[in-house]
Amino acid sequence: ERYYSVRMRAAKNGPHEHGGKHISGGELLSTYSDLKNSVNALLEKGLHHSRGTPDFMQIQFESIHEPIKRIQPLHIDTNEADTVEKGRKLSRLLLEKVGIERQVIEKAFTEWTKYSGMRGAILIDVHSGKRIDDRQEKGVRVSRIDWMKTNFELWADYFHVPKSTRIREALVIATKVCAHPATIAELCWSDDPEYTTGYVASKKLGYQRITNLKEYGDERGCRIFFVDCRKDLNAYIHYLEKQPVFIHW
Ligand code: PML
Repeated sequence: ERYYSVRMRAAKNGPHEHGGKHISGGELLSTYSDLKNSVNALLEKGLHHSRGTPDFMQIQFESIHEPIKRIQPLHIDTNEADTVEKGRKLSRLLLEKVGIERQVIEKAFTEWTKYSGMRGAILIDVHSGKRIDDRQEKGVRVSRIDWMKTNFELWADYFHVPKSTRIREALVIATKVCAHPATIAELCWSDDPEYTTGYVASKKLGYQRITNLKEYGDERGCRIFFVDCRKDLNAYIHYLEKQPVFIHW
């Protein structure tokens, strides 16, 4: 069956490329007969967001010609941290555990505010600690991804995970990103001011949720991929943006 990649981005005070504030984004895979529902789901997602009411939205679909890869979701754990300080400390520890040098981690933690408010992720080279993608304020958007809701809910029941769309979407991104051998780890917390849980993910660690990775009310989010890809950055970015992936448990 032919699938379509459906994508949404919403902004306030004009489109992103004219300096508008990023409100929300969304990605999914749809069959032709389900396109109407899919577009509507992304419309709903973009219309109601605690970052504000958008005055710009773009929803587009395109057919996918590449075969879709099926990947098992990462293993999930939830780590309770009672303060942001403890949450951030744990995230640093986990990044060290996968072999990232302390100075590279510290550099990311001092510079992340420069990269917040973007619609995509930033790529940091694990050797130099420098940002290596050339996407400026746009970042790299992980695209062509989905996890069927029914399958996600079976999984969520089994692992006693809340059945939230947010967790489903974050896990889909982390699983696709960490399935690539050039990814050493991902560090993420939300740009939703009302959501303070974030995560560190890697193939080895799985998806390590951490409560309290940022202060409530803070609109600055973070999505960093620590990568080791001196070989072929373009192929890596192409994988993130173009390789269709279904998560399936
Ligand atoms: C987002 O806002 O989409 C990022 C959420 C990351 C954490 C989701 C979770 O595991 O609770």
